[in-house]
Amino acid sequence: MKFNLIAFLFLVSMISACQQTEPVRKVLDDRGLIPLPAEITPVPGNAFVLNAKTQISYDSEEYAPTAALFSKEIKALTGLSLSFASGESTKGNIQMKQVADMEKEAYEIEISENQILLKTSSNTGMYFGTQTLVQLLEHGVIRLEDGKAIWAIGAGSIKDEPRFAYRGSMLDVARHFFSPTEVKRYIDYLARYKMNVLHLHLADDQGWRIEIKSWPKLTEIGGKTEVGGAVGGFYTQEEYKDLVAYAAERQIMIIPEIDMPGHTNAALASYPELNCDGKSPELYTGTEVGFSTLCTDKEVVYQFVDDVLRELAELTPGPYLHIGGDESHVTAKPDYIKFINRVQAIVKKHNKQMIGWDEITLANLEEGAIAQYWASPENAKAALDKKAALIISPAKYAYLDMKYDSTTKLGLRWAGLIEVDQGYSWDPAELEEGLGDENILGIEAPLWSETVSNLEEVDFLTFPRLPGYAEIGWTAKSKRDWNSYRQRLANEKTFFERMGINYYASPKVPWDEPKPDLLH
Ligand code: TNX
Repeated sequence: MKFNLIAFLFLVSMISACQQTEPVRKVLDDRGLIPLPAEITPVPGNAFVLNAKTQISYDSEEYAPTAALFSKEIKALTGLSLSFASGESTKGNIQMKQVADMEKEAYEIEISENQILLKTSSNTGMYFGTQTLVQLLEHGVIRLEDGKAIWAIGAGSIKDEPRFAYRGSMLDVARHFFSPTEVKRYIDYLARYKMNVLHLHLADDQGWRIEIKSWPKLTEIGGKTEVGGAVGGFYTQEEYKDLVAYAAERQIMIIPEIDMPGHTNAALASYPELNCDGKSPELYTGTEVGFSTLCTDKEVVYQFVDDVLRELAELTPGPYLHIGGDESHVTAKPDYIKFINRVQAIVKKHNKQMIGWDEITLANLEEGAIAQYWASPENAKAALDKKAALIISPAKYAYLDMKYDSTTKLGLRWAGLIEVDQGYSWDPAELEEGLGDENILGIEAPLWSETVSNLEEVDFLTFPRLPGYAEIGWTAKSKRDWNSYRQRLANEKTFFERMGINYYASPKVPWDEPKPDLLH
């Protein structure tokens, strides 16, 4: 370590002495890379050094939006404004190149002193490749004594693709409402780590957050408030479409959830006819669960569900609608089963696949239905028996709203305390018997918002755990290792600070130890 530090200082002084025109000898390494790529191959040689003349070029128009976003991100990180245009690369440039025979999410990067070559078959893979390059730049920078920086990426190559197709996080905007600007920032967090799903929990007892044109009181009344009684809020359909588009540019799909038949007090308060007794309850601002239910015997309830899911389907380019289905403690079991079966048919009618929390495995799941495992081994088994794919969100490992330790002020602790190492050190395929990569769609880390009401609080529970879930979803199990991960996570502090993220400085992460040196 000490030797490396001396070597580093020597190199920095040499660079200064050479007035930065000399090549920087540096090879590729995994410093700060999260999720860890499948293959990193250092090649002896000089680094690619970014400068104001570096251009981004692409040989397929498909890549133009990603080139623009990449340039923007480089500007935010380095201050350099790189131009981007279609065409072939010349020396010193970053070239995006389309190739056949690669998986949609896969990418390859070749880095040499003279060029960076990014190869993918699709814009999705290209976006992920650019995120890797942003991380390499962020963690490869050489800061000089005069305050200048050399943005260098070591020579070598990367080949990468994800383990699971679904790598997500859920934001509960129902218990506390989060503005479109706040949601966009959450999307940026996911994008950094190549996560590709944002599940929005859009309706619960405490609030209805999405405009439904055919049932306008849902937001007029049901959107008014939130936990604690402060003013709530909702997204107009225009705002929601804008979020969907913002996410899509970053290769993220938004999955809307309307939780039912339980968790529906906001809807019940808005429309009396959805209640069995025809009377609306008061709006609810507490944090209990399991006390509300739609009246599963009434036809108007199915008309309501049909209208809501039709409008949501129209707003959703992706294949999924999430119908909740959890903790319906006051719905009789036969009523619950009948309800989920009917809702499943409605989802299908609108050409979408149904996702529900693991309780939906009580119903007659059809092909294509997906269960989101959060707590129950019996339900996981039922999902496997019924050949439903699973999204893995074990509360005791992956719930972002659990406290880190007994002193954490925010968060809940019903599923246990989740320190950063516990959040990382588990595997989706090993949780229950019969689970294997073949029946797992992917993983998701939900952030329930009973105890968080603003972005600072969201940050605290999300960071630094979120990158760990991204790595579990992306990186092969054989390549995952807590000791390597905690080092890379410590390096990522640079990003948290650059973004002003209010992260939890977990004692499990060596934030301030000298980092392993990069120079070979
Ligand atoms: C359980 S997990 C819930 C939510 C709560 C959460 C708090 C699940 C499907 N339901 O209603 O917000 O616990 O951790």
